[in-house]
Amino acid sequence: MSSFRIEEADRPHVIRLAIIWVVLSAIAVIAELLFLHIPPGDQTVQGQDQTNTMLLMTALATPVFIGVVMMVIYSAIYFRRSGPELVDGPPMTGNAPVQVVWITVSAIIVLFLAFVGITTLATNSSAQTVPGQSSSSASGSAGGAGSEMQVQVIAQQWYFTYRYADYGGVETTHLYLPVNRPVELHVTSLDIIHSFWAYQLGVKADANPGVDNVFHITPQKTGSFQVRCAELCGIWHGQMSDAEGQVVSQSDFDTWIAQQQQDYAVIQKVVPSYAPYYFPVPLTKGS
Ligand SMILES: [Cu+2]
Repeated sequence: MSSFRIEEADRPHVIRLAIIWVVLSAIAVIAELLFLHIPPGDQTVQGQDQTNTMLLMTALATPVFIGVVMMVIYSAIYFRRSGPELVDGPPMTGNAPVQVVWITVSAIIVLFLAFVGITTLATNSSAQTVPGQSSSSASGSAGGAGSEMQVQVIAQQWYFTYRYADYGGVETTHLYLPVNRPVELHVTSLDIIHSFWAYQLGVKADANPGVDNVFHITPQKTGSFQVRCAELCGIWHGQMSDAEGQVVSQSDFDTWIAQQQQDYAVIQKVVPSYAPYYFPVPLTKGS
């Protein structure tokens, strides 16, 4: 099995490649872990999970990427043919050590990621849908501090509104969320297909008429976040990108929601009663 041996003349190349690969990979992975900003960030528990998962996969893929590119560049420099080609090279019929290493390393990486994925799915905080725990009836019952707050996201041409089922179904034009309180978002639409994208919250949800699309988030950092529509929905689609939401303290939220209930008390009498979803009202003559 001559293929098991590394030719004497190739040994300096192998050692040099191994050193270059280890050094470059270490520098790149450490730099990624320290400096790379991967969206959506850490404003919600779920967003942080997404960021961590992406960072893990990036860090695992980096040494593979560096190895492949390094081989191409190194070969182009050191194994370049000078002068005209004389004959075909000898046919290559496999290399057992290389194949064993390649298959083993690939299998370990894939199985490790499968393990991470399965354990992540099994934890409640990371899963977007929590079977059996969802209280999607959203009947307007007041939720305690420990329960999930119900917030309905209603898309329409060309803005979002938000209804707080736990606060009498009051409908507002801004999304405020209290920090450290689990939220159950119910995303729906009044007219056509939109997409509710709150990037820093780690939520991108289809907003379809007649559909109640449920997402679970727990904000863990106060501050503003962007809200935009991610589905081309007509001529003023771009208008649906200027909204900004806020994650605030529980006391600030209480003050804000009380103010909203007061401000929208008049409108509240004419908006439809709170429902899991709504259907477009056909336009009739004179309406
Ligand atoms: Cu839209």
